[in-house]
Amino acid sequence: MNASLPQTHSPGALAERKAYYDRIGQDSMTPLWEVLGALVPPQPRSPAVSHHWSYADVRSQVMEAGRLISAAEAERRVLILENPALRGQSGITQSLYAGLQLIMPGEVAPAHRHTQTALRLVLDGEGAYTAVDGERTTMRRGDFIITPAWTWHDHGNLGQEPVVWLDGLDIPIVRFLDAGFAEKNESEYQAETRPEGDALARYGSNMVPVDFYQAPAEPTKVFVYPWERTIAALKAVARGTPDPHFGHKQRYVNPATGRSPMPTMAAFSQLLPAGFETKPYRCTDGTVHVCLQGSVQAHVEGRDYTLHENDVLVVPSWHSLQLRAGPEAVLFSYSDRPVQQALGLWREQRA
Ligand code: GTQ
Repeated sequence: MNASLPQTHSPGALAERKAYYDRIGQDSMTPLWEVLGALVPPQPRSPAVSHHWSYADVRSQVMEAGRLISAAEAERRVLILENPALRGQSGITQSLYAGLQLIMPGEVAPAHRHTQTALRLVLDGEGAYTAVDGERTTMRRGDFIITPAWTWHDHGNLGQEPVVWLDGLDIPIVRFLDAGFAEKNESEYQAETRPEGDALARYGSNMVPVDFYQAPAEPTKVFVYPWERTIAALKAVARGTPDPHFGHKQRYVNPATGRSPMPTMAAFSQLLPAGFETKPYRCTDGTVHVCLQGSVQAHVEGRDYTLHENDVLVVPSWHSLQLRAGPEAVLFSYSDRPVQQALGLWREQRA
């Protein structure tokens, strides 16, 4: 030990350090030892908090946007769901974005493309479509639809009622990497180059075109996962024994690779039998949950929430989650798990 170094926190020693920090600050340097604990925490300490958005409570606010601005003027008429502890950052977690998008009858959200990947979960209303890469798909409640990075997409509403869906995007990830590009199409709509249902028939029917090969990181060609198929599969799976931590939980895959449909976001569908209670579970991927059917009590690190249909719950990284179904419940969820897994960072813990 060097006896000449000040080992105490005497006011003189601290003042000398502070003056030193000010001097090195002039050269854009700062001492690691003051921040090491925060930089390299023993376990994740997300600045995000758990939070619940009741659809019944916010629906009228979403509809009000329909009176204040058109889809054409807004480009996308969306209310961003901001984590209360991350206001101003357009994030529901540090890595994920969520928003409620509204499209009124007769409107078009014009064609554009960007390097951010989007997922949609259709919540409310009928008659809208989204077009991705030349193919339109009718949006029905519970449908999970993907807009892969850099694909042209526009949305329209040919029906009689407002349509609302949840947007999940990897906007904060792309922003963090400073890798965002976007462009607008010259025309509002993209040309339809394939009939509705083409991608699902071609890539989502336990077969792929004979000469098709996909690299592991490429996004799925199946861009719609219809609710009808999801619920039929979950009901059939639910004839078996539920997992203590998950109930009956399936992850969506790109059928050509078995991997996540998107390189940056994973998506899940989960059925909890009536009255079923999961054991506490935590994982490093902060997750956005949406209740599609029934109702669920969620217990997150000492906070309790009740989710009804179309409600959104965000559970930050490494927060313990316990769910209890009222009547039989179905939850959709998405997270950044594929990113964490690709980097060897993902962890989970089952209590
Ligand atoms: O539908 O293309 O919520 O570009 C945010 C950015 C939706 C979209 C959002 C977007 C979109």
